[in-house]
Amino acid sequence: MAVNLTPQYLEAEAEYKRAQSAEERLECLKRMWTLVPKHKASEKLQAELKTKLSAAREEVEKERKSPKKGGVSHKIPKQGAGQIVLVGGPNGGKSRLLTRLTRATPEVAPYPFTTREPHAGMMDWEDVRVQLVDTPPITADYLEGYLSSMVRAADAVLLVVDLGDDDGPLAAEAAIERLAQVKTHLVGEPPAESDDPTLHHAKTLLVANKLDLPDAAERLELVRELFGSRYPIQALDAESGNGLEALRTAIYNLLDVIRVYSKRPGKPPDMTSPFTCKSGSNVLQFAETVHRDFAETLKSARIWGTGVFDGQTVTRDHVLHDKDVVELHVG
Ligand SMILES: Nc1nc2c(ncn2[C@@H]2O[C@H](COP(=O)(O)OP(=O)(O)OP(=O)(O)O)[C@@H](O)[C@H]2O)c(=O)[nH]1
Ligand SMILES: [Mg+2]
Repeated sequence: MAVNLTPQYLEAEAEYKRAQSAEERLECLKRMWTLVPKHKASEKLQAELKTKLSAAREEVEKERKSPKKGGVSHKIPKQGAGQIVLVGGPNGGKSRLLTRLTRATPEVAPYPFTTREPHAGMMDWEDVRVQLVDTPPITADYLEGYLSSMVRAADAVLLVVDLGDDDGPLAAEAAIERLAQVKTHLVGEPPAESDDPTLHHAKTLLVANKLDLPDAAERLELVRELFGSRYPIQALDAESGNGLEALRTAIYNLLDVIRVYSKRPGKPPDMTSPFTCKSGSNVLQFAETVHRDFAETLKSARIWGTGVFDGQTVTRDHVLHDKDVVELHVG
């Protein structure tokens, strides 16, 4: 018998998978509980939810009773159009890339295991900003406990591969496998649906770095053979910046968003800072991005942009395009 879960339930479940604290997990589970259809076909799911709920409650209680002394949260609040995490084996140039793409200044050094803590920076791309997070290296037997939840919470991943070292491709494979052991799978294109809610697929771009070093071109060929069917690949040399601009665009494109500019009635549009929405978003979804309450109070909208005449009045389900200007009329 099919359980027929509602989109609201699936959304709560997706949020549960991204949750980074016991408290957040508990909140999501509570929502899932209220949203799960209560009938015979969903009995098994209901039982599972009950078990998860009681475990999450215990976890929250435990944390409340013994707050971590001096414990550091590794959760990095999202900023800009999206959050992208840089991962990979040691010494591949993750931190160097962050210094080239943003104004952040993590330590860069010619030896492995330099980075000990995550480090965030904002990358400019045209008129949008994307948040990049540099992280400690991953090897077959070294993975910071928080890293998989950080990957799960991010919008996409850059897997940095060292073309300056014969072990580069192997080190990348080791990082992929280590993350897969904690059910975090780096994939080129996440599947539309997954049967196992505990498993996470993270959209990943492979960044082959240090293209300037001797034998790097041959190693890039090997990387293409080993990984080309799994991930899109961008090769560059972060040290000199060769290939950096193409990488910026590829990073922005990973987010799969469109820019929408808002306009107040009778005023010129604000073309300085666009809102970003998932590609394929409609007017209603844009309104929700601008303001939570707008979705309910939205009366009508006018649009300037693709496939419409200037100032055309459209319905809430009108699908938006990159660079559309939207005037929301709320009551
Ligand atoms: N020749 C060359 N060297 C590079 C390039 N990118 C980074 N490097 C050098 O490689 C070394 C390692 O760079 P990092 O950015 O510290 O590497 P990482 O991946 O952050 O290393 P961990 O923090 O140990 O994981 C440094 O000496 C960088 O200057 C590149 O494109 N070409
Ligand atoms: Mg580093």
